[in-house]
Amino acid sequence: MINSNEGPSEPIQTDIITLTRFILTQQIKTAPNATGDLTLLLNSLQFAFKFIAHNIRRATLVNLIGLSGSANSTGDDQKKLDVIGDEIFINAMKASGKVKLLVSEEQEDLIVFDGDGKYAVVCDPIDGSSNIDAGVSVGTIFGIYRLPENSTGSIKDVLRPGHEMVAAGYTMYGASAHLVLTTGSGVNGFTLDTALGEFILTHPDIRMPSARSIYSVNEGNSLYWDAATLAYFDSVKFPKDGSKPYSARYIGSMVADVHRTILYGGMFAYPSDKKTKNGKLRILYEGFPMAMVIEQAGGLAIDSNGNRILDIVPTEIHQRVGVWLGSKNEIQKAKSFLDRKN
Ligand code: AHM
Ligand code: MG
Repeated sequence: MINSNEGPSEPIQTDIITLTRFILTQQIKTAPNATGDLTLLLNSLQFAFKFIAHNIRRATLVNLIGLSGSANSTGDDQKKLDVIGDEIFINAMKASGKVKLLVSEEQEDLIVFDGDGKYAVVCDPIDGSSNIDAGVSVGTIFGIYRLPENSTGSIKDVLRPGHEMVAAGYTMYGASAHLVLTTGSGVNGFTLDTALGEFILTHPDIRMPSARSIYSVNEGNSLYWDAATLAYFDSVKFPKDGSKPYSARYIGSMVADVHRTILYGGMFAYPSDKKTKNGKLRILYEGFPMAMVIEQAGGLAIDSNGNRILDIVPTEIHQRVGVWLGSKNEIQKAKSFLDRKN
């Protein structure tokens, strides 16, 4: 560490850990004989995140906000940035040469690339895009499966439980771009230094608090909730033991709500209800990656029946799931209510 000569003597960190350095070091430590394919794939991913972050940052200036005039695979209106984010992601994954299969929220069908890529990537290129025009944080969510030996790449290679993912995470595009990544042994957080063009390790080995009196849910759906869901949220708002009620925090952008939950603790839910019987969020590229990150940070993630999300075997690529995730104690408490349904 040295002191700058200009202005007040600010200590300058001269030995920073970039994402590239971090993943290379991890590979040498945990898999010295690995081919390095996953490392190269993660490198292509970080390029996609930087490119998307760049476009979101200049969106208002170059008229990228608003609707694109088309709809995605499930009929949602697509924002211009949804389309651009999707293209950036697909091109980066294709160019990496390491990806055989890609599932994107914005594409109806599974994408199969030429070549002998050994990985399948699932992603929501820009999640929470209804918030974009108001400048609220949005994010990219991703998960990675390694293809089974001898697989040539087919849909069954992505219809696998989340606990088989080899890496997952998200990038939140807010005041800064934050990348939160797990490769199955803990969670690390990186912040994009736009001057350097590098993600810097700023949140090593993130462990989430085991409890915190915060609940995060779209309460406007409570008309449609079942009795167990209503009873749980009543219990945190009107505690019978005289304790303080929980605080409510809901951004409406999953990446931002989950990011806060990881750093501060608490719980986040998008339950299934009478209107959206299977929930709103998608299991492959929203439920699984977030569940993996949350579990790796010491939390829990369950569906609306109280079952572990990572153990679900999806049958469709755009399948939905009711999501309850967060601090261990908070989700155990929620589970005690959801279990009454069974
Ligand atoms: P999207 O993938 O179309 O952006 O939808 C997912 C988003 C999540 O980010 C967020 O948790 C949820 O939808 C909010 O939904 P609602 O507006 O119904 O509360
Ligand atoms: Mg989404």
